[in-house]
Amino acid sequence: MQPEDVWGNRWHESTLAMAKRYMTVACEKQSLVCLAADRNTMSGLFELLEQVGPHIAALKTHVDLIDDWSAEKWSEFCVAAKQYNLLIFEDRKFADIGKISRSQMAGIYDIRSWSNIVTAHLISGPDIVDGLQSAWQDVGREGGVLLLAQMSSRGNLLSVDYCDSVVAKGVVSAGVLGFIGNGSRPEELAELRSKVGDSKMIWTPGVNLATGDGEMGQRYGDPGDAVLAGSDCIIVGSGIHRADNPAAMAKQYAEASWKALLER
Ligand code: S5P
Repeated sequence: MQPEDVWGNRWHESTLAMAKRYMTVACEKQSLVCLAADRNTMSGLFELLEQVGPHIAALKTHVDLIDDWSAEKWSEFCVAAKQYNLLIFEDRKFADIGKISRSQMAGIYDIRSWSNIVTAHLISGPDIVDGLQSAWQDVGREGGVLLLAQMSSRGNLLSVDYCDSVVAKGVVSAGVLGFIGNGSRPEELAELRSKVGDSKMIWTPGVNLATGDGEMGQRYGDPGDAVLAGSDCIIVGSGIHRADNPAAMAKQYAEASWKALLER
């Protein structure tokens, strides 16, 4: 199946190269799953990648939570990840002014050199997107920024007005891949989709086949419902990495997401 047939307006209206790359990978792998690879050892990460690599379109990392991180091991890990035909997404949630965010893309972790996607809050204003895009340009690479428009955790401070401002600024920003939306509340998500329109992606955490409350205020909704409500990528962590059989589970999430996309 050709991505333009599967994605329709999202394909035609997306201008960022990274958006088309994601949509192409999702079709090749028939999966809208981004694995939140929240393991805190390098061996744990390698093991998880080997198990679920074939079933996911993107791999989300928190590079700063790994106990035995080293630059050498990390670059080996990124090479291994790329062999599975997936995008690498560092969920750094940048929030500082543009020039500092640009510098934070370098530093010890050198996120600009291996990430395809990063997250950012827009609390400091729209220049953060230019800062992050400049960092990728500094090393001759391209990437896409996901702005946090909603969050999945209870009691978060991203009000409807704040979300509307993020969307208004984000949809007109060339370097923005799309938005993080709340996958645990399909009705809020559908509203977000109507505000965003077709030109940007919505990626959603807070998704699990077992819906309800998670640890420390996390909330979960159903993956198929999230896609039907307008999510383009389901971000799944513990639903996969804590399962007895992560590979079988990842396959199940992939099938649910792909089926919902075709239905949508
Ligand atoms: O609002 C949010 C935004 C993000 S990016 N809520 C989230 O949970 N996340 C991330 O998604 C979080 O950092 C974690 O890596 C993942 C959810 O993991 P799970 O184990 O709850 O599925």
